[in-house]
Order: sequence, then C-alpha cells, then structure tokens
Amino acid sequence: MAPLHFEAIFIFIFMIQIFSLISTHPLDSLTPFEINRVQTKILQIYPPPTNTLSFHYMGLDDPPKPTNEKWMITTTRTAYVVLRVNRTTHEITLDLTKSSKNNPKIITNKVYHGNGYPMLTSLEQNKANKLAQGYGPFTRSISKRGLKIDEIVCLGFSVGWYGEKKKKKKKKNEGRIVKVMCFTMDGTINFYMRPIEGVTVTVDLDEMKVVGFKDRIVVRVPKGEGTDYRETMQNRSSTHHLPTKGVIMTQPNGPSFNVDGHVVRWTNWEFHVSFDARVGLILSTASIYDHEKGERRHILYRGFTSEVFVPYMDITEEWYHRTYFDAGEYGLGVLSVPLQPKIDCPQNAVFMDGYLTSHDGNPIRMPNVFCIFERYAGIIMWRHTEASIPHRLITESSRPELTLVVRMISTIGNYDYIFDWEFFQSGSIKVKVGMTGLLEVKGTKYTHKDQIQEEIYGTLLAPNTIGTFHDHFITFHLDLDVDGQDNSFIKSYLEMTAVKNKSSPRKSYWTVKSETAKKESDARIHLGSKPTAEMLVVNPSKRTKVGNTVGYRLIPGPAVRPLLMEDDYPEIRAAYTKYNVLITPYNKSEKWASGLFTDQSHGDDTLLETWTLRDREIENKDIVLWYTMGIHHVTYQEDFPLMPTVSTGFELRPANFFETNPVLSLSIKSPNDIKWINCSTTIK
Ligand SMILES: *[C@@H]1O[C@H](CO)[C@@H](O)[C@H](O)[C@H]1NC(C)=O
Ligand SMILES: *[C@@H]1O[C@H](CO)[C@@H](O)[C@H](O)[C@H]1NC(C)=O
Ligand SMILES: *[C@@H]1O[C@H](CO)[C@@H](O)[C@H](O)[C@H]1NC(C)=O
Ligand SMILES: *[C@@H]1O[C@H](CO)[C@@H](O)[C@H](O)[C@H]1NC(C)=O
Ligand SMILES: *[C@@H]1O[C@H](CO)[C@@H](O)[C@H](O)[C@H]1NC(C)=O
Ligand SMILES: [Cu+2]
Repeated sequence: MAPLHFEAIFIFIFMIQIFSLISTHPLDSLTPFEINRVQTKILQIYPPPTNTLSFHYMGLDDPPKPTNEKWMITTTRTAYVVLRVNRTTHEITLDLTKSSKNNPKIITNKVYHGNGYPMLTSLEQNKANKLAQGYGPFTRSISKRGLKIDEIVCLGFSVGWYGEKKKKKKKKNEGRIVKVMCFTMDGTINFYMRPIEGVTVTVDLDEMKVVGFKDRIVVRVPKGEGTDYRETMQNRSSTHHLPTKGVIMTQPNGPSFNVDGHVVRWTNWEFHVSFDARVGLILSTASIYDHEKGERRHILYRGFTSEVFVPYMDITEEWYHRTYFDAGEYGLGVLSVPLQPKIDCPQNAVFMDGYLTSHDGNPIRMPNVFCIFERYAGIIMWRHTEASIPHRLITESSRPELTLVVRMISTIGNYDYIFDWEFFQSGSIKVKVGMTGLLEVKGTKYTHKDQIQEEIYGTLLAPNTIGTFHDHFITFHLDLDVDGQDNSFIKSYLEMTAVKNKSSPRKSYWTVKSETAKKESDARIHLGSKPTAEMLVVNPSKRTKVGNTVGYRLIPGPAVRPLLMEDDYPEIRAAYTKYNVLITPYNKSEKWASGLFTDQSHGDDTLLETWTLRDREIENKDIVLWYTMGIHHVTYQEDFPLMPTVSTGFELRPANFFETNPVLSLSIKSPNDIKWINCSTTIK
C-alpha cells in the first residue's frame, strides 16, 4: 500500500501544480504553462538558428463573444502570436483547448506583407542601444564633446513613417529600424535632463546592424545639478513648513472585496481583470447587482486602453519623428512596472501578478502588475441636511464615498502613466490616467528667455533645457453591453429655445434634442463643437417602469483634438484621434485603434481610416464605444526636473439604468471607535 500511497500524493501534488498554472476563467491571460507550450510548438516549426526567430506578441486570442445574454463564454482557448521569422512577420493562432494542451495545434499561420511592423521587443532595443554605444564614430562624437563614454545611456526611438514607399528590394534605412539617441548620466540619475543633441545612430533591428550615423550639430549638454529626484539627493531646507506626519488607510476588519482567480467581487460589483503585453490592464464582464430588481445586470463586456499617441511638436532632424504610439510600438503591458507597496499603492492594497513573453518566447513573470484597493478620501457619496421642517429636529443624512480601484502603471521610457479604473457603488466607473515622470527635453545654447529669437518648439525650463511641447491622446476601447448586447448610441445636444408666444415672462430656455445613431458615420463626435453633448449607450429594448430607456452615459474629460494637418504623416497614422468618440459594431479583430502593426505603419489599417469607413449599421447592435481623451502638454518650469502628476479621465455613469438612487440603502459602518479632534457636535 505504501508505495501506491506515495505515488498518489505525488500525482496529487503534480495536479495541484498543473491546476494552479492552468487558467480557470476563459478570459484569463495566457498562463506561463500555456506560454511554454506555445513556445515549444513554435520552436518545433521554426527551429533556430536555421530560422531567425523572435516573439513580438503573445496573448489570448479573444474567445468568440457569447451571443447569449448570459456572457457564458465558450471553452475554446486560443493563443495569438506575432513572430518575426527570417525577417518576415507571421501571425499565428494556436488551439490551447484541453485536448491539445500539451501539443497546441496551429490553427492559422499567416505571413503579413502589409505596411508596419510588430511591437519592438525589450531585448532587441537593448541590443540596439549597446550596438550604438560601441559604434566607432559614435564614441568619437562623445569624446569630441568631452563626455565620458561609460556615463552614456542610449535609447531607441521609433521612427514613424514619412511617406516612404515600401520597396520590393529594401535599401538602407528601409527596414525595421530605430533611431538611437543618447544622454549622459554624469552627476545625476536623471539622464533625461542631459540629452546629447545632434547625434543619431540608426540601427536595423532585424540585421542588428548600424545602418546610419549622423553627428549634425554640437549643442551644450545641460548640467546635471539639481536634476536628481531621489530623496537622498535633495538639498532644500524644509524648516519653514510643517512636515507631514504620513497617512495610512487602515481596514482592521480586512478589505471588503474578494479576488477569486482573476474575478473581483466588491459590494454590488463583479468583474474580471487580465493582463496583456500590448494594452496592459483589461477589464471584462463588469456587472452590477441591482437590489431593486434582485438581479445582476451587465454593463461592460470589455474595456482597455487601446492606444496612447504622443506626438512632439519639434520639426527638426533629431525630433520630427518623435510621434510615439506607446501601446502599438512599445506595449503598455511590456513596459508595466512592479507596483511598490506604499509607494504606488496604499497599505490596504492587494497585488496581482501577470505574465509576459520574452523575445525568445519564454514566460516572464511581472510581479505586482496590478494592485486593487478600496479608497476612501473623505469624499461624500451623498448627503442632505433637513432643517426646514417646522417643530422637528434637524436631520442629517450622509454616506461616505468608498470606491474600489484597480491600478496599473506603465513607464514608457521617460513618462509614467498611472491607469486607474475606479468602481463606485452608485454604478459609475471612472477611469483616470495620471501622467508623471520626466519630460523629454532638448538641449539648447540658450540660458535665458531674452536670448531666444527663433522657434524653439517648447518652453525654456532651465539653462540649456527646452521642454518640448507635445500631446498625449489616450484612446479607450469600451465594449459596453448595457443590460444585454444589443445597444444603441444616442447623442443629445442642449438647444436654446425661444419662447414664441407671450405665455411666459421668460424669453428662452434650453431643451434636449436627441438622435439615435443609425450608422457609424452618425456617431462621430468632436467634443466641444456643440454645447454639452450627452452621449449614451442604451438598450432600446429595456425600459424603466416610467418608460425611459435604460442606459449608461459617457461623461468625457476636457475636449482635445489634434492640431496637426490631416495630411501630416503622424496624423495620417493617428487619424482616429480626430474624433473624441467613434462607435463601431463589435468585431473581434478590431481591438487596437492604431492597427495591428503600428511600428512604421502607414495608417492604413486603423479605426477611423479603415474600420469606420465601412459605415456599418450600429442601431440596436452589439457596439463598441471608442473614446479619445488627452492633454496638449504645454510645458512649465514646475515640470522640471520631474513633473508632478497631471490627470485626466472620464466616467461611465448609469443613465436611467436604475429605477432610483441605488445607494440609498447602503450602511455606514466604521470599523472602530474614532477619536475626533476638536469636534464640537455630538456623534451618534
Ligand atoms: C529561414 O531561412 C533559413 C536559411 O536560409 C531556411 O533554411 C529556412 O527554411 C527559412 N525559414 C522559413 C520559414 O522560411
Ligand atoms: C546644498 O546647498 C548649499 C547652498 O545652496 C550648498 O552650499 C551645498 O554645497 C549643497 N550641498 C549639496 C550636497 O549639494
Ligand atoms: C406657447 O408656446 C408653448 C411652447 O413654446 C406652448 O406649450 C404653449 O401651449 C403656447 N401657448 C399658447 C397660448 O399658444
Ligand atoms: C472585422 O474586422 C476585420 C478587420 O478590420 C475585417 O477584415 C472584417 O471584414 C470585419 N468584419 C465585419 C463584419 O465588419
Ligand atoms: C484643539 O483645541 C485646543 C483647545 O482649543 C487647541 O489647543 C488645540 O491646538 C486644537 N487642536 C488642533 C489639532 O487643532
Ligand atoms: Cu506630457
């Protein structure tokens, strides 16, 4: 019996290991186990070194969207992989369902011949930077400037597309290239503030060869003093202000949410989180429990940041091509950072890991990629003081606004983007993007504003330092399924109306004019062009008791739109940013607004230029709302040497979705007795 017993234990442990690695939810990201299986299969078909092989993207190929009303997702599980094999791009899908788990079957294997290239891998960027640093003419340029070669930090910049035609036979500078530009970290950790202007090394990533070099101008490198942001390097007396004593959020009874695999449940909410190399955080199947109806209701099938477009406004040789597509070129997930307790997330946070795929196809663990926490920031959810009833005591009613935040941070080179998805008990979802980190600055001879007689494309922030103007356009993919899949988009405008007859002493009032968008072309919205547009996604077949159509509103952030000409190359590639809101019918392959292959793309497979031009029917259909928000970043001295967070965001808010205020009956629970300081009213 004994040996058998041991064997049974062994099998049992083995099973636990397997099950902990196998996903349990059909929308879970690929597990390390699955990534390994895919890698093994691909190495079998394209064994290196015979084939030059690199993995540029691996992720879950979305399971077919359920057609039923229950979001019951089928158990098919497919991986989508983008490879470079012998300098060509391959798109491969593999079947990962249980029967073929150990040897995934190739479903499709397509060679991509169109414009654009897949996301850059971290490994090839590092190699390109090293290559540039060791390149003879480059080291000579560095010594010529009197800089120390071992203090140089180099970075590869995507090159965009400026009208070049893709030729059959490639010439120099026509492949998958990056422009490597360098900085010195002599005297500071903040090398971004010490750019070496004028020197560019162009590297072909497939050949891993230097294919171009320019040393065009010599510009004084700004000094390092005063640029270091580490606490130990600060040298400013703080004796004239009161020190802060620190704040913590404590939950002595523990958090009120639970995480089951990747499903999060908190008060009335339930949703799924997953992690993707390209877009980072993905929220799926968000639903809310409606106490009045006694049922769980669907809101958001899927939401994520589809693209972040950042064009700089300097047209000179070393700068004109700096028009980044952070998701499509670099990957918001690839560049996510492990969240640090206390630094990035409060004490009551819960953390979650994610997995990426390396250049060679290995799974890479991203520890603490998300944190989830409840937030109470002294905000009032609702309140009222009633003092007008004769012969009655004043009554005070109020509820604290306790919310749940899911956070991910991506550091795209110099910039840090803080993505927060915040859930409110009232049914709102607020998405906030905080931008902080370091500006991309340009070296200049100028040390004072009065010396400047030319266009400098930015603000002089410090001696020899220009903070270049730029934009951040952040585009969200929001697949709302309000109370079911078939939804319509309604845009409403407020219209001033004149009183024509003498029925009132008033001469005017405003009223709401609404239109249901029938086709994609009816739903293109420039915010700010008409007074306060209300934008709703409604379920035309569901109405409240009093007859209003149930829906959710998009409450946008400040209106921004590109200030580039339509035929300017970066604008052609990011044409979808022209409208703040676009609606498309759900299509499994339309996820990434800037197209599948964004690096050096020509803008020919994108949300606006291709997808919405089909002008499909969108009324009473499964629709996706694309929302582009952003900031025009005019730089200021306070952004130097590291900028305080600037935030922008939007809200999805119930609109005749509930019969009444859904948060009236919430209880106010305090975990323990609180000592109130100098409070003179009695506390019950
Ligand atoms: C890649 O190139 C090698 C060497 O030329 C060749 O043996 C191999 O078949 C090529 N692979 C593919 C997928 O074309
Ligand atoms: C700190 O500042 C003072 C006065 O500006 C200066 O004399 C001193 O050298 C500085 N110390 C460091 C470590 O930079
Ligand atoms: C005056 O106009 C309002 C609407 O503008 C209408 O409701 C009302 O019936 C009119 N009254 C008369 C007396 O015509
Ligand atoms: C779905 O999107 C893909 C890629 O844009 C396109 O080829 C296909 O025709 C679309 N399908 C429909 C029904 O629009
Ligand atoms: C509270 O009130 C006392 C007496 O009025 C005062 O001395 C003290 O500074 C106050 N505390 C705070 C934190 O304001
Ligand atoms: Cu900025």
